[in-house]
Amino acid sequence: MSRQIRHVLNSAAASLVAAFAPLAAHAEWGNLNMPVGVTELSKQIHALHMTIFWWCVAIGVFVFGWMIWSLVAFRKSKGAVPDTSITHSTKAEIIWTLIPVVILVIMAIPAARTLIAIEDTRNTELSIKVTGYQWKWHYDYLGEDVKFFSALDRASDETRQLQSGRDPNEVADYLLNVDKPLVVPEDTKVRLLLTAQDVIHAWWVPQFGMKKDAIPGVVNELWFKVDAGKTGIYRGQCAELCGRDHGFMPIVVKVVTKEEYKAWVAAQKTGGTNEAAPAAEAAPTVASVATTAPQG
Ligand SMILES: [Cu+2]
Repeated sequence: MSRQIRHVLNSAAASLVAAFAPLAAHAEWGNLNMPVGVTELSKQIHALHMTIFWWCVAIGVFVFGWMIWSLVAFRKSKGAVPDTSITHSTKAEIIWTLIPVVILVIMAIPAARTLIAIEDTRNTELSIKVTGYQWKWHYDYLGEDVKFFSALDRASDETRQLQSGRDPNEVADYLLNVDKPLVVPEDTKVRLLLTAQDVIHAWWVPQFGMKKDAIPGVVNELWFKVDAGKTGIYRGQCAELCGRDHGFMPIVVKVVTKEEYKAWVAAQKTGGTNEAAPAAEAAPTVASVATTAPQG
């Protein structure tokens, strides 16, 4: 898309946003779009999404604009007579087949480029095996001898019980917090090897732009590289209906600096606890795995 057209579309979008600003402030309409995210891939995916979005807007404006103009300009009351010359016109058929084909091919170029980048796990700096369980995650830092379970935090877990008498609004990050988060360094290409022990789960952190199924007997991979300076807590959820407590196996990733990460790994090896998650590791109990038949 030429710079000029993009500029016009951007200013049109800006004025639309301005017109709806009072609404937006109220209902957070800004959240309707996908997040830009904090990783190399998430930004690339967002840019692709916006490019294709503007292509679609331009096509929509053109097609509907032409249609509405035709309906008005050639209405019966103005004495318009239906045209019969372009029915079964080979020339028209070729044109309206070729134009969409060309548009699709043009769209396929950035889409293929992004897809290839998503699958490119070369030069990985850190590999973590992620196993989905009903209903928790297990993280195994390959080559580091650091492994632990990550389950719903106690406050959320107690509050969610029927007749717990607790107000979920008073629990911080209700159902989006875990006892022990995944810890990864910033500015590092991290590869996750995803699998599951019982049914199909899916590991999803929206801010990373990544979601992929964790399937028993299969190892899927995904990678992310959080931008330098974007340390902090990022949350996600299991995104594959995996049984009774599907909604209660959140994902929390703590992104730290490289130095903090080294210190954290060392602390794990000496039996130290992760300050963000003092709770004891939950071993996979037979009961929690066997209570529900697989239905992933
Ligand atoms: Cu799940």
